[in-house]
Amino acid sequence: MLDKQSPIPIYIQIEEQLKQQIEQGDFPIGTAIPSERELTERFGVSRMTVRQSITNLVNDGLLYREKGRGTFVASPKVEQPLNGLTSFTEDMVARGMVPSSKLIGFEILEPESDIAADLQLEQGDKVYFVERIRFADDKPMAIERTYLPVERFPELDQDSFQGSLYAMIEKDHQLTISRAVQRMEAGLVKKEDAELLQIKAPAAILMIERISYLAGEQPFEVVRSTYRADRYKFTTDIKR
Ligand code: 16G
Repeated sequence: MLDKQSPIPIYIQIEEQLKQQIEQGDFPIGTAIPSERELTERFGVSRMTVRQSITNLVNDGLLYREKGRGTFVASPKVEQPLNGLTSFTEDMVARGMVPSSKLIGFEILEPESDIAADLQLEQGDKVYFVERIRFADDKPMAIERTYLPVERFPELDQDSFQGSLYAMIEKDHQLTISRAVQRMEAGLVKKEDAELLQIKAPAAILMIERISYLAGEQPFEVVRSTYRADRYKFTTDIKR
């Protein structure tokens, strides 16, 4: 099964074979893969080589380790195109998943100067600060911390944020969402966010900031999101 003459290192060949078996469904999601000892015997290589292949697959998010229990097949990452301005609800529904949210914070406050500037607010203007955990099929995917100008959306309360924010803006408020500027960077999860996302620190996250505008170029939201890097993959269609 392995080609020892090949210039491709053995640990990569093993990695590819395991990957193929995962993709074919030989090892279904959530089940344990064979132990290091079994794989060592099967491939006729050292335990260190097998461990290297498994570590790479863990780092790529295809497998996850549980202390004292073994190594399991992870759910495939959600592949999210970055070409359109869509909502979390729309994205999950498009994938046949059931979106839901848990509101963990709701306040009316005077924002920091950078948020105020992004939302083009005047001194003293207030915002709603909304913190939500976003779930897909009951699994936590992201935490979203959203700032919305109170003046633009008067009379919102906690109940306003139970469903889709974009649906509320477009259907209830009859406004047109036109564009957004988005920045993304990698980071390590904070302790409190790790608990909310049900992951163990240290873990990689994707931090995304979005400033979205209504038709007429009025900014209506600043969102700072923390996405699970083990559940998300972003794709862009680029032309030349
Ligand atoms: C997405 C947006 C977020 C927006 C939310 C609305 C990113 C990084 N963020 O999660 O800015 O507020 O959708 O979703 O894509 P909703 O309509 O389901 O509440």
